[in-house]
Amino acid sequence: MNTHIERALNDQINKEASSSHYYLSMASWAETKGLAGTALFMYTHSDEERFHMLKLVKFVNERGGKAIVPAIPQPPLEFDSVHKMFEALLAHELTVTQSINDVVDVCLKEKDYTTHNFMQWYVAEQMEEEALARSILDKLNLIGKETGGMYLFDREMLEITNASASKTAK
Ligand code: OFO
Repeated sequence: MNTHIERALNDQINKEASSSHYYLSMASWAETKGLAGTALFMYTHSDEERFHMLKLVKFVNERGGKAIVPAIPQPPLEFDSVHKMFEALLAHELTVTQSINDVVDVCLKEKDYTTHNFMQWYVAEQMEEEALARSILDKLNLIGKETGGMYLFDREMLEITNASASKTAK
């Protein structure tokens, strides 16, 4: 495997692992606040990020490179509010989108169209993740400071997570 491509993919493995860890921390925080739906959503999201990492690990190894399992720094453990937490999530996803675009860039420079093709799955995934984060923030903006709104929000997060789990099970 081309060394530039291998380095770019290993950097991305690191980012996906960090995302998984970050969202795990968000899940745990939400759980301690009694927000079971939000916690489930974040636990599931953390698992998805691990899957994104695994997909890259396997691709690198199958293509003759060597995947590097990264050391992961501790993510933040506290969040000021659910709103702030989802703002942090969106900001994080935007940095991940940028790094996916950087990998795609390297693929084009190195004329590696196989990896370029493989990365298109991540490009589409980032669009979905950004859209989902924005729609959740829209809901939180509507709720504002309304008490009781958070209860309904949390219930909706539970429904969103269960609905997407049953869709993937089919
Ligand atoms: Fe891996 O998609 Fe989010 O970070």
